[in-house]
Amino acid sequence: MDSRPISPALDARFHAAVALARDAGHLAHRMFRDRDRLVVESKGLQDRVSAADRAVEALIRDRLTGLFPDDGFLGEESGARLSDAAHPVWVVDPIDGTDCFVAGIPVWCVSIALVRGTQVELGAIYDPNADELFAFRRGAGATLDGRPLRVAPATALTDGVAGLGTSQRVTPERTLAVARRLLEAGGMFQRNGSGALMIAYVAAGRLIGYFEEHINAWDAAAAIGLVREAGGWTNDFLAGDGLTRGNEVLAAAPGVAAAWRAICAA
Ligand code: LIP
Repeated sequence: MDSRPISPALDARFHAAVALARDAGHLAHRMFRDRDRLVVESKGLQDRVSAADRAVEALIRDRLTGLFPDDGFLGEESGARLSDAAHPVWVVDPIDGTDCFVAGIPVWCVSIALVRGTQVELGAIYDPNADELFAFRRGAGATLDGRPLRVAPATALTDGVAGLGTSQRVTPERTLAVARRLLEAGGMFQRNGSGALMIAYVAAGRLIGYFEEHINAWDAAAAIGLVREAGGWTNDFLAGDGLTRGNEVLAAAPGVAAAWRAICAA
């Protein structure tokens, strides 16, 4: 991570986000190990929330509100308290991969991002199952457990695996078309249920691309910043009203970005 001069205010927020992602992840992991006692509710078709989501988000929200009372907060479970334009907004998914969490599949993470205007300034994603902490500050690089992150050196869609996400928020047609085009091009895909983790894997060079037709800002914001700071390409997710309405997300290693955009075109 190079040492671009960063404002003390953002530096304090970066270190708070990293420590909080780890603390929140440890709380979530304790509840994951005790999930047989977990109350799980349905928010809609294939959209679940558990007492763990709510408890972890409360921990994050209370800590951030106490440290940075003028900042805004947008959480998957507690909604939005947006600040005035002069202050940044914390964008938080307490457990990204909730379906995996409640099913006992260890593929989920805590995602914390700080958004100012249309820029993701910093973020931290912690996967307690693998004990991996991804972090970045805009203009200062991205790290995994403190070591620099770089995207894959792929130059063709056959050079690795891409991630796909989907949900009942969209119809299947476009996602199925992307999967078909990718397979026909000699590529391969996976879906693990956590968009934040799969996009973080693009930043880590484990996946060569990611696409989801609609994803929420709390799922994707931190991971999008990671990809950009790791040398990757993403669409302008926050354009329009991406922060509050979500958007499509595309992310790719630079050597396959043009091919990935073509595969994922509507
Ligand atoms: C999930 C996202 C995933 C998407 C799922 C769900 P959650 O977030 O990470 O990419 O396909 O529908 O939105 O609900 O587990 O926090």
